[in-house]
Amino acid sequence: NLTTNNHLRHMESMKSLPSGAGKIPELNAVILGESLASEEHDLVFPSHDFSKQALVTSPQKYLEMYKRSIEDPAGFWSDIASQFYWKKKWSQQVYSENLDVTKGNIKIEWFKSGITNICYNCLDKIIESGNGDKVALHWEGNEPDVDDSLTYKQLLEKVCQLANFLKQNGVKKGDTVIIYLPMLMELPITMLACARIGAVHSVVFAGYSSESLFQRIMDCKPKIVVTCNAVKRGKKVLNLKDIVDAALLESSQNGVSVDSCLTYENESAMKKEDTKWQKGRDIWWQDVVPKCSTTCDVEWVDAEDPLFLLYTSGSTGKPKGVLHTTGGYMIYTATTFKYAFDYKDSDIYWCTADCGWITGHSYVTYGPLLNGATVILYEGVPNYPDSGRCWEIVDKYKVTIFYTAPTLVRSLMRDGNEYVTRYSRKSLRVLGSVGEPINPSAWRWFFNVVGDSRCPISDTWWQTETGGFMITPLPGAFPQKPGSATFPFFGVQPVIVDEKGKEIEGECSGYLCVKNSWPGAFRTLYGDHERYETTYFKPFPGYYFSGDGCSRDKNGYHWLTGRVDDVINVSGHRIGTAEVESALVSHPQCAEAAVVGVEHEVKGQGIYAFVTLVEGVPYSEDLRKSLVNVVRTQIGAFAAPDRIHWAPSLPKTRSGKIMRRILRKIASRQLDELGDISTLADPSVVDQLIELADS
Ligand code: 6R9
Repeated sequence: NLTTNNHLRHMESMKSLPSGAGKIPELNAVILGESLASEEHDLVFPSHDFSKQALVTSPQKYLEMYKRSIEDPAGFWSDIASQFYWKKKWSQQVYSENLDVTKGNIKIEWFKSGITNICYNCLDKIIESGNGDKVALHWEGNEPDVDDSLTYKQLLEKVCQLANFLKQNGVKKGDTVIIYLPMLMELPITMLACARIGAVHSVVFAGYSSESLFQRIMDCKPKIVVTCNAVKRGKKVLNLKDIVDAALLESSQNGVSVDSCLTYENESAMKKEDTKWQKGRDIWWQDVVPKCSTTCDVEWVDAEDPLFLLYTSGSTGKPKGVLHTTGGYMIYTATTFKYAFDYKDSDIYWCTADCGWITGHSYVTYGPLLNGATVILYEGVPNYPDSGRCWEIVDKYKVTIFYTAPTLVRSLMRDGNEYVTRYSRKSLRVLGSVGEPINPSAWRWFFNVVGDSRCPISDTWWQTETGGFMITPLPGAFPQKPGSATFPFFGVQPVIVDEKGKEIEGECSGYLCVKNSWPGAFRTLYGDHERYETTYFKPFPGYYFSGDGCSRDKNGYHWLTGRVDDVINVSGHRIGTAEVESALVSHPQCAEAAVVGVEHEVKGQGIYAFVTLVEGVPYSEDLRKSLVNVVRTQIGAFAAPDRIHWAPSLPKTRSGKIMRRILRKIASRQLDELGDISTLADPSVVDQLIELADS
């Protein structure tokens, strides 16, 4: 797969780079053909044919563009922004920022005083350019023979109808709408309808429990909740309306009552008549929305007006409402999508993420539609009816760009190659990965088996907070290393710092931070700007701190090593250990809990919980089940602990702090690496825990 010709061609192009390009230190190494040559076995080169047609054809082209984006961010980004529709152009200053806590409040603004609308740019603008009859969304149902599609024109009509309904029901610019929907077309439709009228959407992943939904309702006090009665995922039917009902009941008892609950009848999963109903509050989507007008004027908003809120886990129990604004987010998601997937008008794009996560916001809905792409939405699970479903879908729609998560790659890899090779997959040209580091063996399987060694893999590192890709390969531009997210996107300056916050140059590892702002950066945590500053800007003054560890090799490639805070990454989903702990201790028989992440073959990380019971309560299998269950109902099934470890007591320092370092070692059975335990208040606790490890 690593053809020598390609290699030589790349080496040649690297040597002819302009001398000034070498000024950016972390990229120096790409230019040093010799050092790359000595490591050829680690490198995967794009084919000549691919590079020739790519948007960025060579390392020097990438470096030229990158260099300009860093040296002249205002010029670089305003050239791009000018390709979008603005009712009124932004003022002279393209951006302003203060990322240094010692210099006052953290503040980021891009294209301030520019007036635009992201829904207009996603739909009306595409239609005006003559692409109104192009398919915007292909929807594939849970059952293989159920599907639907909408062209850009049809999508706009649906969005306008809902936007009109929302307006008639009192939703105004700046109001919040909570969306609790599975992967139906109504999910992006609702997001876009909110954006059209300047309302702020907050999508809650439809796998979250009623308790989690309740918390989010309390925090952002939505005018309306949009949901559906039920959904089928594989063979299971999930009754979503019941979950919403419970959350709405609890929030009204706590002083936040939501006037309306717009409910889509998802007929294939549940009939109207089987759905529980609260008269006066609940409204069937199908009864009201289709009656609304199919045109709706756009609410023009400032580039810095909020677009959406998305809750994510942090190191404390309370989820953080990450707030993104309109203009910068629009420019950033559109541009990252285009370059990181080498997007062409003829592409058919499928991202397996749910719109309940940031990936579904930026790279199912906004980024692709802003580019006028045809997007696949899939309602079901990847292994239903069997593990070949993804490739069946790829062949059915002739998918050219397939973007997914390492956990899915690993689970399909485990199920065997026959499920893959049974399908042609010859339409595929670019693959993508997101959510956690992709281990080199999964990378190689994805590359060799799924992509027939033909498709570059964009391993995109980014976060809910960053809005879009930060470190990512650009297909065709430079060689890849399996497992490395490679180099920064245009305008992004990643730095690796040591414990003291000092930048480290060259080959190194440490904490991953970002210098300066980029258009897609989040602007605050909803209602808690102080937490925003404390969590992200105080740890290393002057930088945005990502919470991830990272190393950089001698060629300048970046290797993400995972979270360095108390956040666990399970199947690409961020889960705060504190959230799981507070769910566990809410169980009447649980006195104390400490949760750590352990390596998991498919999920990346699994949840391992040490639990101390209330005095006198005996351990039992039933109790274990009921503890796991309490996490399911408080957070959601995806956060259920894989393992409960009975702990008569927990290892604590004399000041009472739980020593998680030791718990991690016990959980992963690295018992000879416990390190110094002499600072524990009672070191014998450790022996007790080890004894109980396999009981
Ligand atoms: C987009 C998304 C963010 C955290 C992030 C990091 C991990 C995501 C990654 C990756 C290594 C990649 N992460 N992509 N780690 N390589 N390509 O997943 O957002 O849910 O906020 O999670 O996910 O640890 O800090 P989010």
